[in-house]
Amino acid sequence: MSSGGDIPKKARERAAELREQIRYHNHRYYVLDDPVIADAEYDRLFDELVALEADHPDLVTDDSPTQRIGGEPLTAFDSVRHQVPMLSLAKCTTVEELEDWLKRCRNRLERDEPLALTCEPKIDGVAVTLLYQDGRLTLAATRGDGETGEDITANVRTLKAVPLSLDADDVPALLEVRGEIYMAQADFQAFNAAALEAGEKPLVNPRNGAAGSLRQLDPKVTARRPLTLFCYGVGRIDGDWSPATQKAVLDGLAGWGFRVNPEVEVVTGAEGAEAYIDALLERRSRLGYDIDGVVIKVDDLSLQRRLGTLSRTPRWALAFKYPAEEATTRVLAVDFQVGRTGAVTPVARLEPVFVGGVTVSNATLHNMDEIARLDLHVGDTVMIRRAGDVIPQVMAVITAKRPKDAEPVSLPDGCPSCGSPIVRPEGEVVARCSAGPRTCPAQRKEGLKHFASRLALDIDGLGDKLVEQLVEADLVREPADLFRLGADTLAGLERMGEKSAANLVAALERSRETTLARLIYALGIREVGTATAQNLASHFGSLEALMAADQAALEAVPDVGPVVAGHVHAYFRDDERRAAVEDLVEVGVHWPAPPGAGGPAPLAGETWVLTGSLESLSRDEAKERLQALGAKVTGSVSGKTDCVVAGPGAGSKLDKARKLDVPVLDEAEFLEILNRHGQGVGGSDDAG
Ligand code: I6G
Repeated sequence: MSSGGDIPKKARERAAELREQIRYHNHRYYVLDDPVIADAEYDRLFDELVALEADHPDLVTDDSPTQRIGGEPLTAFDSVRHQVPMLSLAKCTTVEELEDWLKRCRNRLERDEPLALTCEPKIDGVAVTLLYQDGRLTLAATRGDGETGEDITANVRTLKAVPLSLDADDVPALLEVRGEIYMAQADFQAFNAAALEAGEKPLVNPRNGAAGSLRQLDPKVTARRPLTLFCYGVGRIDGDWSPATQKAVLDGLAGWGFRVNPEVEVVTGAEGAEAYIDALLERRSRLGYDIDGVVIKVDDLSLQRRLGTLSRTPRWALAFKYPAEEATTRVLAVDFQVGRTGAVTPVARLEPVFVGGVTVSNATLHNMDEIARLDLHVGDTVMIRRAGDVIPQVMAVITAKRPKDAEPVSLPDGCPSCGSPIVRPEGEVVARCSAGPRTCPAQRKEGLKHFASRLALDIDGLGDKLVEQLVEADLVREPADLFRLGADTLAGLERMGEKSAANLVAALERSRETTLARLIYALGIREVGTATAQNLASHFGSLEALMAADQAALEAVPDVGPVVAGHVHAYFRDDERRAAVEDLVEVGVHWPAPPGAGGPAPLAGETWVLTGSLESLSRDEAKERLQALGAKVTGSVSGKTDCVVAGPGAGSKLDKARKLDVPVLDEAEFLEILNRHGQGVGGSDDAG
């Protein structure tokens, strides 16, 4: 583009230097997920290059990082014929089908021994091909029908994870890279939150978001969408590069600056692939992006060539599909549920549908604003999503399928449990029953369920149905009443034998001994979760001090702001609630002084990360013990992490800890630290 004849040498050199630095930092940030400079510093470099190019337009090159912003809008996308067809993958959903496929591969290859296989997450995104000629990105296209796709070069150039040029010496003269463009879940949520704030239509899901963003005729729109990609293979190659395995292909691509999924593993045979499939499914909801399965490939490229392809699918690859996390179904009714704090939440009753591996017949609708946003009517067909253990959500209404008699939804005037008026305080999205738990049985029931739950007093055998019976029979009004229940009374309840009654009395006896943090959490104060309860317990050291604290004292607790402090303060200013808490002490609920009360907690100020699985205790238990010792437990490894506990199945967090030189403990070393500080597993009496 530039002849550059009359541009000062200094400006040219500085522009080249800036481009190289910006490319390096883009790669650190967008490809390796490991930035080494602050955003503001990056912005300064970028702004300097923009200014330099504005002063000397001849300096602009088409691979300059400034050229990602998005060019002129197109009127249509051109068609592109793929030089090597973009195949699709054969699919399976059972291990039997996977084993049959491997048997067929081995038979064709006349091999008895298990095959080396690469396994990687199957990203739920949009497949693309990227063509590099002499190291420059010259074309990006969609898959289309596999033979012909659409030219989306202008849009793809705006993705910072896509290198515009490759400057290594060993890049083939023509390199076609295949990948999947997607939107990470957190980026999707942030994008939607901003869209809602601006009164714009949110995206339905990350996949639709990615596809819609790439279909924009104006690349400036695409540039504002948080898209990234993982590269998974190659198409046509002209040049000197002959990797022997699929893994070597991926390593080569990563070496040239492409983003390759860190979850890729080489495994052996059906057993290895099945273990990978199980382990990835377990971590599916923590990956941070949507996947719909695992892609399994014969690793050896010479074996791939011998296996060949069928008309549209390679024989050497297979997609193992996980249960879909989204499905469409019909809304039969909208009911209103009352929670422990009186919040009235609309719930969609659905025609049962299999999604995320279970049959779903209810989905939360959060609040009336959400119903308005979705424009949901009873009778509508909706898209629902159930990911991991998260409560099913209604993502969108398919308005084209709305029947004529569909009914709009409105908030009832009275609480469905006690009939008291429903109020919606100014500025709040949540509607509430205006009565308290003493009047409203639903709040009483939900409060008791919360009190008995696993992270609260963990009362074994006190399930939801039993709580409902106890409240309906007016045997329990306050949590302390639970501890006054005798085996005889319990044995008289429906579906309760003498043995279950005796077991429950024993469980209640055990749960009398707890921790201060658990007790605070169990009270069910608005917006006080386990972490806040832990902070309150560590900070005040005793129930009396917490109950006496004023607003300012509460706001001095780490991570407690004015709103949460206000809820805690209001809770303990209510005489009846104070009496109910004091009653718990009266019936023998007790706890040891928290470690750190009377001296600094041993891990105070430290940030720990747990990854992989532990044998002797669950992650929740490990987290609770670390918090009891004063540590903050976070979900991601950074330069601020003091220690990582890694069990089997630890993945990218462990890699990152090693890269950053963060100390890593195995389970035995971790248990030793817990033991040393009186938080050991089995035997410690203050463990929760
Ligand atoms: O659509 C795909 C996603 C991921 C693929 C694929 C892949 O590998 C991880 N691999 C091939 C060979 C094909 N489609 C055709």
